[in-house]
This record gives sequence, C-alpha cells and structure tokens, in this order.
Amino acid sequence: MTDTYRIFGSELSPYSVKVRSWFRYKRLPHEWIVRGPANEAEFAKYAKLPLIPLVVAPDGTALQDSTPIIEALEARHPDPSIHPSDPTAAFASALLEEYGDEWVNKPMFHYRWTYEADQVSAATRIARSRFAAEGPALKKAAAAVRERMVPRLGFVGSGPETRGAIEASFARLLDHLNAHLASRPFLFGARPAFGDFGLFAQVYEASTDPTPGALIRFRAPRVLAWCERMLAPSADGSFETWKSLAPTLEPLIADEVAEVFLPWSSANARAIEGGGERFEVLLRGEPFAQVPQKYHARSLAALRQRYAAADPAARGLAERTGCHSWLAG
Ligand SMILES: N[C@@H](CCC(=O)N[C@@H](CS)C(=O)NCC(=O)O)C(=O)O
Repeated sequence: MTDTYRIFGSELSPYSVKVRSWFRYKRLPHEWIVRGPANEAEFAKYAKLPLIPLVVAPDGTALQDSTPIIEALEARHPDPSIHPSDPTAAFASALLEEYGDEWVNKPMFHYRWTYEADQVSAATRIARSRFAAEGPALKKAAAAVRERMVPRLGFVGSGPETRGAIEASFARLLDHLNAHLASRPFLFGARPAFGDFGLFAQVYEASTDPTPGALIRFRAPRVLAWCERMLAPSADGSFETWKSLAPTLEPLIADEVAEVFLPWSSANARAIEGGGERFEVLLRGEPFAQVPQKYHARSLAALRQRYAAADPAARGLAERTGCHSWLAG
C-alpha cells in the first residue's frame, strides 16, 4: 500500500482546488486526477455522489464534500494546524469557510455562466480538460458543456433580477478583502486558516474567468496575489490574535456574512421546512428569489451547531457583527 492520497477533481471546480490546496499545505503525498472518461469507472467505484472532489485515502476509503473532507483529514494530520488558537479568530475562520462555500459560489457561478466571454472561456477549458479534445471536436464539446451549465444559473439564484445583488456582494467582498490583505499575507495572519481555503477557492475560480478576473485585477490586486499564494500555501509566521484582525475583518463579516449570507441561508432553510417552491428575501435592500436548496439548509444547521458549541468569545463577535440572531436560530 502506498501512502498517497488520490484527489479526483478539476481545475475549474472550486471545491476541488480548495481540497488540493489543503493537501499542498500539509505536504501530504497526493495524486491529482482530472476527472474524465478515462477514469469514470474508477470514480464510480468510490463516489457516492456524482460530485468532485472525491478523495481516495491510501487505505481505500473514499471521502466527499470538501468541508467534511478537510475536517476529517485535519484530525488525522493536525500539523501545521489550520485553526487559529485565538477562539474568536477560530470561529471567524469557520464562518468565512462556510460563507465562501455557500455564498461566494454564487457570484463565481453567476459570472462564469452569465456573460458570453465567460461562458465560452469556461466551457472551452472544461471541455479541453475533460475530453482532451481540440479543433472542431473541442468546439462541439464546449458547446455541449455551455448548454448544460447555463440553465443551472437558476439553481444558484442567478438571473436578471438578482444580478444587482450578486454583483454588489462580490464587489463589497473584494473591497473588504483588499483592505484586510494590505497588512498580512493570509486572512488570519502569516499562515492559511480554514477560512482561507473555503473563500480563496471561489474567488480564485472567478479570477480565471474574463469578466470577474478583470474586476479582481482592477479593483483588488491584493486579493489576486492572495489567491495565487493560496494555490500552494506555506506558513511564514503565526496566526494573529483577533485584536489585530478585527478592524478589517469585522466589517467584512458584518456587511457580507450578517447582512447577506445568513439572511439568505436562513430564508432558504425556512423555505425547505415550509415546503415552498420558491423563496424571496431582501438582502441589503435588494430582492433575491431562489428555489430552495436542501444542501444549504443542512450546512446552516451544522454551522448553528458549531456556534452553539463555540467558545463564549465567539458570541461577542457574532453580536458585534449582527450574526448572533441568525446563528442562534
Ligand atoms: N459541497 C460540495 C460541492 C461539490 C460540487 O458542487 N462539485 C461540483 C463541481 S465544483 C460538481 O461536481 N458538479 C457536478 C458536475 O459538474 O458534473 C463540496 O464542498 O465538495
């Protein structure tokens, strides 16, 4: 038996890139396998869900879903830790990890599949990596990918009526991050934390697409540098304490997590409970309507459990930023 983990993923999948960065940070032997027809039988043998990333451990056990993957493997390989020892910072890191996975995926997906240049760029890259096609075969495969992905915009709530809310949220995120990263290489100091992995992966994917890529380069160059650093991160010192992080991280949590992500996620969970087919919520005064999604409701429940079990210091942060009422359920 080798000691090498195998990651079935794709360069265009934020959750795959997130898990790969974690492996690189831990310096754990791993093989990156681009999912495609050549390895479909093997993928199907291990995967319970038709989703990437899929991690196959050296002992043959299979793991899916990037947050539980990282949590399970972090327990097995705790050094260097991705969890700040300051309890407030540790909770903020978990909150930003969720915000990245569950909300920032929306602007990423929205930009990628809304505008023509982005659709063509992403569909071509997916087709080339997945089917190793070139020339007319590449064009045909890319057209099929585009046709399959564009109708999925509705699942993330992207459409002409929500474009304003989604793009404004992404711009606010970039501005906050760009200010915060002026005085540190990673979100929580001189080494990457759980929150960096979740958040960077979505922003990194956006940076590879023409429209949001130009926006990031123009508006938030430090965010681009952070994304590049996060592709293969290494520690360059310690985590900071919450005192030095708070001035630029609390405004991000207040504006984006408390006023956008948590109200949306709570409305989604209520709609799932009530069995509605569509829900509408006002996010910073902008209407946002979507088909409810079960997965997000489950992950909000997990976040609320994490909050209930968190160090009391986390409560102060949640109260100051306006997250408390949403997290206390
Ligand atoms: N919550 C999952 C989400 C995984 C996911 O949505 N993966 C996408 C790619 S980013 C996927 O495999 N989609 C199926 C497809 O594109 O065929 C995680 O964190 O791993």
